[in-house]
Amino acid sequence: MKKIIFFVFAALAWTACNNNTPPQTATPPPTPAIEQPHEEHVMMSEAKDTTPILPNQKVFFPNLKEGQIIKLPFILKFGVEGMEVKPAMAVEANVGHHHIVVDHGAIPANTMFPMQKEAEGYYHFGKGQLQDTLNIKKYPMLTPGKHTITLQFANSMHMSYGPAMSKTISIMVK
Ligand SMILES: [Cu+2]
Repeated sequence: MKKIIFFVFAALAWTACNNNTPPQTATPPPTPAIEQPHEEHVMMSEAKDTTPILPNQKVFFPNLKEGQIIKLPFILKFGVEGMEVKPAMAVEANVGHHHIVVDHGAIPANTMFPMQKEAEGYYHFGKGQLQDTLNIKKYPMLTPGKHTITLQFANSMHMSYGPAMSKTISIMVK
């Protein structure tokens, strides 16, 4: 009788052991396929920020009004609300720097601001400047008469945030 009980126990133990052995040939679970597209999306968003501009986000001229008559030199101040001014380094959401455009208006969204085109009226302030002095040496196009001045915000890659983050006014240079 003892022999039979031992045999049954041994048989049960063998079965249990066999059932518990994990199959060694099983393939590991596949890496989730969503990771790669996600990384691509992040890389694209570094160059293009398609975040919509909110109603509380804007640029403005703190010391210049529409139609104002100015005499050079003139210290022009740059204002921004709802975004942060930082020197042009890493691209961050709602961060950028100011640009001035003379007589050409706003730069479309996600368009590179013209580089080294000061002679044509495109000025970068990539150090995070909050003002500049308009004088005839740096701004030779500001001859006496009517001109437009545009303040344009763009991200650290100089990609414009578009007309929604710009302000254009007409001025009269004496
Ligand atoms: Cu720039």
